[in-house]
Amino acid sequence: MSQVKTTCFQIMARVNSPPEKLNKFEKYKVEKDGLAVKDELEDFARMGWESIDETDLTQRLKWLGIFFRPVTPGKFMLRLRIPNGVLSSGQMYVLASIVQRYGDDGSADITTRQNLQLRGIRFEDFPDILQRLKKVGLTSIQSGMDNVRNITGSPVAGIEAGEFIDTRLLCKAIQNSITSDGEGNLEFTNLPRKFNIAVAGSPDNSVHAEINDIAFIPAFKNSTFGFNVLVGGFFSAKRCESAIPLNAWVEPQQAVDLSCAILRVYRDHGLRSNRQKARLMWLIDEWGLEKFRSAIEAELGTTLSEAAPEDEIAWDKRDHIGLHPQKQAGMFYAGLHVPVGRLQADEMFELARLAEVYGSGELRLTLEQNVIIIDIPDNKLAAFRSESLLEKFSLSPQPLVRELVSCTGAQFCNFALVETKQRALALAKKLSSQLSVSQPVRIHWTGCPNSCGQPQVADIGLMGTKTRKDGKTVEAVDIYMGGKVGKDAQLGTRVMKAVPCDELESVLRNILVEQFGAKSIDLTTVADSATVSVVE
Ligand code: SRM
Ligand code: SF4
Repeated sequence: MSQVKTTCFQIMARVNSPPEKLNKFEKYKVEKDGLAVKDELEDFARMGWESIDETDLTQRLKWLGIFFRPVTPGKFMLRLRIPNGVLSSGQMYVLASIVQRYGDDGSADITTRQNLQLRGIRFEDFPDILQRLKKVGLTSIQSGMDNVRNITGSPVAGIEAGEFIDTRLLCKAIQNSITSDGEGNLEFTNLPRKFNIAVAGSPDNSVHAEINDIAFIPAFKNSTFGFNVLVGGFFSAKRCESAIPLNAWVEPQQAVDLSCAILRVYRDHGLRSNRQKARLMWLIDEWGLEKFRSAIEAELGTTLSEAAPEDEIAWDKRDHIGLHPQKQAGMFYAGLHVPVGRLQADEMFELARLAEVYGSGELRLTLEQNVIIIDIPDNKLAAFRSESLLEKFSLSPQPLVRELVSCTGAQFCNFALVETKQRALALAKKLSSQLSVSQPVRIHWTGCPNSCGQPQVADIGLMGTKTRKDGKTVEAVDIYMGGKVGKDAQLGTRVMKAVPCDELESVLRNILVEQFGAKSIDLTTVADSATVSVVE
């Protein structure tokens, strides 16, 4: 423990101008680094979670990926790190068996960062669970609070004909650097705030580069492949920004060093007094891009090459659902639609089995909360198609369900203003039964303004809020529209405010008819429109 404290103080000493007034999160991080709980986990497990110091329980344990859930006390959530969303069937079997132990309480969610969160876990089991994860090469370290989140990459890396680079090794290398190969790295455990990194490898920007604090975008310079670098993208309740060009181009082998250099600049200079103004973009605003870029150069000890004039993002974003040929001749990948990303233990076992029986045993997770099984030879496709799991996890879901994404919402998240996952699914199914839509519509739900469900990148984004109706406070949503993904990505904006959830069916029906060409299945006109306030 003394080692943890020393390193923590060394890091704090490097902060050039310490803020006059640290916010309460900064204070507890100075008192004891979040990672310190790693050495205390066995003792905590023996004591029982009720006896753990409150800050350790509700905050510092998130440095190990362990989340106390105030909505379900005693049933913990474990957020993993799955760089580039790549999982082996062996890893999936272990995760399934962890979740299975908790019966009806156990489940897993695929997240909007191509990752998994396990639910319903009893605290006393964590020491054993973390050991089991380590044995199969998985970690949950530094996955919550003021740490770098799961590194996202192309879900079809290494198997897609049009890709420029297989992002898997790079995502893993960035994670290994930041976490000391999954053991925990005190160099990066006291950032001013959370931090997101994405690596795009294909022309379709499948990682939503624009909403990350650092994004690497394929770009050629004098015929050499590398990345243009974007910085500062983020969503928060107060402010949402697209990432901006750093005016820098790096070769793939420089991406890890550049990521670490940016993180060091952010760690040492990021704003720490007001937590609402602590994300990277606020520092870029305060300094200006030139000063920020120079600080990175100083940290790297070298000058950055200017950005390539053009990047290679040229395609619309795809959802990877269905059967698709791989670049390996005769091989296919199967994108299975997992409704709102929720998995039960038996389904996880089945996914692992299908990956072994039909593919090479490798699975991929997507940012749309779905699963891909890769390396299926064409002569196994017919048998694969007849597997019963595909009745639940379809290869061809209905257009209004196909691209549905939802954050956790009120079932487990204490920030939530509305229930999301069940409602999202029920409504999408209901609208599918009423309307015929020729194109998938990207519908994203998020339970509060933190925007974990990324409503700003959706065709139709729904953000939980509360409103007054008939003298009562009721669940409602703000509606976002116009999010464009892939080439020329741009964030959607709020078009309607506080639509009560019980009016949402008719409001969405009208939007789908008027703006997405949906037709009533029974050919009667869509009549009833709800009263809503429109944001100018
Ligand atoms: Fe998030 C906090 C869930 C992606 C912005 N997010 C939370 C917490 C930890 C709050 C809490 O303690 O309950 C949620 C955990 C609920 C639970 O039990 O699951 C939570 N966030 C999620 C996930 C699971 C949503 C999902 O269903 O997929 C996603 C996990 C990703 C991962 O694997 O690490 C998730 N969160 C995001 C994203 C999307 C992204 O990264 O592309 C964002 C917006 C992008 C960004 O961060 O710039 C996001 N989450 C937030 C914020 C607002 C951050 C800010 O700067 O203000 C919070 C609140 C906070 O950090 O104070 C938050
Ligand atoms: Fe929770 Fe809000 Fe994030 Fe949804 S958007 S998971 S409700 S913090």
